[in-house]
Amino acid sequence: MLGVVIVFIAMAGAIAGGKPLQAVEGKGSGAGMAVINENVTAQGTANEGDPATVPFKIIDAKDAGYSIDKVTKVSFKLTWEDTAAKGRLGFGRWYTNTPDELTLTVKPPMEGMEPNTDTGANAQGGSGEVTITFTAEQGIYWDVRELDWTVSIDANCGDEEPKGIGVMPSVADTSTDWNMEITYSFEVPEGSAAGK
Ligand SMILES: [Ca+2]
Ligand SMILES: [Ca+2]
Repeated sequence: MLGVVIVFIAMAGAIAGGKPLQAVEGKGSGAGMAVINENVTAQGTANEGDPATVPFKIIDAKDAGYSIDKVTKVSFKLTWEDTAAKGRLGFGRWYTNTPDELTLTVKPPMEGMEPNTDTGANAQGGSGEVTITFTAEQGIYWDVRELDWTVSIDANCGDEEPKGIGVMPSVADTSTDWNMEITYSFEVPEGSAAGK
């Protein structure tokens, strides 16, 4: 089964009730500019067959004294760890937890840019990772201060299966806890980063 978690990421301006803006692309030489990297994190649980919505926002770096109208890269790193197998159950049979498969889809707000999606599975009993990155072409800046990014996570969880031969029931695995780190890069005039 598939479970869907929808994550809305909004810049602070959208939370304040501002009218959504179109992304603005400007040209810059990069000369005299310094790159700043900021990140925010989110956590949640993807449940099979139980869609959920998780809102959060990227911290507006203007709080730190910057304008972030010159974004050049945004990266979404999704990680998770499958729950431990229950081990030995009744009947003396050992179980292993087969891997969970998560699909990350990100719809960017920039005009003309298509959603990107990728799927990954954790190693058995271990962790999994999927990363999607949007990078502006050379000399292009994105003004995404008041625009919404839409992130969805689909979970297809592998159940716990008995080891060995013979017919034994599997144990359902229906969820996965996940973490996400969103990193965005933007440029500021050199010197304005001093004191950070
Ligand atoms: Ca599993
Ligand atoms: Ca799981």
